[in-house]
Amino acid sequence: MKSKAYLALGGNLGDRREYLSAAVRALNSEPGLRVEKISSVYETAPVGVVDQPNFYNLVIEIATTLTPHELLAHCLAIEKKLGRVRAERWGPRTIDLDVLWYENVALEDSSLTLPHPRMKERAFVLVPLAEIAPALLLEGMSVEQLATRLDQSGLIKLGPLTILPG
Ligand code: GSY
Repeated sequence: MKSKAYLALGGNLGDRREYLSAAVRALNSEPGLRVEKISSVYETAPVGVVDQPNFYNLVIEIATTLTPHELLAHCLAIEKKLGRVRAERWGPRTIDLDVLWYENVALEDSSLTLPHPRMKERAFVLVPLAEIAPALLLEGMSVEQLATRLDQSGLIKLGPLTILPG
């Protein structure tokens, strides 16, 4: 059975657009996963450790037969393949893939919490998510409503992602 899920992608080292493009290609090449929608790319001011380069962020909708933990494992494998070194927890990275939301699943364990516990506070997640899933409900409020309550001054919309052949 196919389930819908949303993932957030972002990075702030190297060719940021190309890392996003390579990550989307790698996700789509998994037999149990299809990328259905891709938001615009946003350049975003860093949250957490502020003394680091701006990020490029986007959000995608997928249809998948993977379980949430299989999906997480696939995301971590792609991060590794694309050269992410987990050095500093909130520090710079080539690519970060976060599972935000998975249809009909709420869970919390040592490796994964769904829906993502900080997604409602992050403009770099909610603004792109509102483009592709404005009516999605998080604790009774739509993503569109939640996004308008956040400070969006650190975000610049750059336009669609071009997926270059890999
Ligand atoms: O949680 C994802 C990594 N990350 C980001 C990010 O993707 N975008 C912005 N703007 N700030 C961030 N801080 C962290 S950590």
